[in-house]
Amino acid sequence: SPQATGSNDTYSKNLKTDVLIVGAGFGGIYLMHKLRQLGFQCKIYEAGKGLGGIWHWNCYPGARVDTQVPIYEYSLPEVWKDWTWSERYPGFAELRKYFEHVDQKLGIRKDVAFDTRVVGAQFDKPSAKWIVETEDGRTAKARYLLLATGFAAKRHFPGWPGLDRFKGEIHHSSFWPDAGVDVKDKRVAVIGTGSTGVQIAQETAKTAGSVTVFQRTPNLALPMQQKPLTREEQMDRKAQYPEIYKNRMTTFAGFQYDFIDKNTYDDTPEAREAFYEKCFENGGFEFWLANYKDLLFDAEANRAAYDFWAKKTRARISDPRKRDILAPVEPPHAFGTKRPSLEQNYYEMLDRAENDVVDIKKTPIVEVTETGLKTADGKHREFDVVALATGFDSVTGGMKNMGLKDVDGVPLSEKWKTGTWSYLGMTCAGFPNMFFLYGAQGPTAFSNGPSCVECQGDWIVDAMKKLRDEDIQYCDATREAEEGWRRRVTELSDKTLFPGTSSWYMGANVPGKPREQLNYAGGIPLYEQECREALDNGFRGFVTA
Ligand code: N01
Repeated sequence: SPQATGSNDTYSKNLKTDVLIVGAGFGGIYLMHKLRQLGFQCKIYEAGKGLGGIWHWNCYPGARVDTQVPIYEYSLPEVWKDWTWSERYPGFAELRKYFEHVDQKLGIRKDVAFDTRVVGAQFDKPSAKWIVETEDGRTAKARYLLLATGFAAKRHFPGWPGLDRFKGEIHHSSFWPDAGVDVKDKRVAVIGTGSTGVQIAQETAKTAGSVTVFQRTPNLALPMQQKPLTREEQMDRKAQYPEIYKNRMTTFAGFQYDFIDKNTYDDTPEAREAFYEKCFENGGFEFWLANYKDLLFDAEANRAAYDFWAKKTRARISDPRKRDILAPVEPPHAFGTKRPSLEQNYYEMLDRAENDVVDIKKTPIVEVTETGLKTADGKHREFDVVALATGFDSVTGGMKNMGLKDVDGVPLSEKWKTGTWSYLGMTCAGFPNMFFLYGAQGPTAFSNGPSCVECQGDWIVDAMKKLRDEDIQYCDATREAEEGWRRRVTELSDKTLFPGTSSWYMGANVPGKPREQLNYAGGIPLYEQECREALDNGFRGFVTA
């Protein structure tokens, strides 16, 4: 990865700044840029060695974004006007280059302290400042603390015995060695079939001797329909970008498309089939996020979509055993209530004789040995490389893991032990002058990342400007407002099919984690409206002084 080049005062042992931002991915960079324009002095603490957040960390084989460009980028004209991509869904290397381009345009790096992990932070009432501590003993004092740590900042390692015993190469997807791992002609195991597992499996299979996927839950993956892009076609389209970005914020998930204004059974079976075909053909998330509007609300409608998906997918797998594991006739869960991956020949690849899929719902992994993996049916399979694509303590894990304490010294990890409380998915009672984005109880995992951070980032920046204009030193959400927001998040989710599925959206992927909806399920436009109302009504739900 690019080496750290932040300027020296940013690394000061006793840093003083108006605003301390944690995280230099899409969110942190956006906040810094917008706040600088208003004259706020900002610094970023970043645990990694480079810009880009998840794209700094993610360099596993096949890592690429599942949202097409130009939807998956900043709406800032100074950034997009002379930037073009080589593919519709770019890979991590190109995304890293994009962040270098962003840095050239916005000059971010000079105010970032890289290799700087936050391990403690508490608001000091007398000075009305946040005091933030880093792992290597530095301290920062800031009027505002902004957390842009993403939803995947804490890895999830299942506790199989023997994980440290394996003699071959074993890596979690987000700790993949930057130099890569040689898989040529090797026996590769991929554990986990989320977006990451699917990408690792299909990419490593291009050179590996064999790939064996250990699947607990089938990924109801959709065709990516990847396509190369030329500079000319993108430059020709630039005049439409302002409109594209404006429209992006009017859709549920911050995409270029939205659910159609029709229910599944409004159409005849023929028309429905033709519509499903078109969504599949267009590729990407259209079969999910541009489907009938009752897809995520009505079990019967959802079943129709699942049956179409299963029919299309089963037709691609000739081996009957693999077919039933990968695309069972009975749905493993309602379609779209877990994140579908975008695949490129995933099913054809696993159908090949040298590759395999093991159903670890039936026969769980019980042990990692020196040479491979043992499952509950007593079988032992040998491997040279094991990829742990087992995901994250998503959404809340990162913020709970950085030593944050409220004004009375109660850790956030305590406050969120039995459930999550925030106000507007951007603030927490007892944590004055602290804002976060792309985290708990915001549109986070139900939206395109850049759309979500721009929506929340604009609100945070407007709130801070208002605080400054009105000479307010202290702004803290009330407990009542938090309770109300939690009820709102739950009520929106309860109307959908999401609660019926065990997913990381619901906190259900990590043993012992409270099961609750972690994301705001009302869509970006409604979310934006609710947050605006709080601001326009004199910081409704906050105590200010
Ligand atoms: O993680 P995941 P991820 N035993 O949690 C399995 C974003 N992202 O890294 O489904 C056995 O989705 C688990 O099984 P199950 C994107 O938003 C984006 O893939 O819980 N298996 C699951 O199959 C994504 O959703 C992009 O039954 C165990 C897998 O591990 C999010 O990041 C690319 C297990 C974890 O899947 C997270 O994706 C990559 C156990 N004990 C990621 N524990 C792009 O945009 C877990 N599993 C392309």
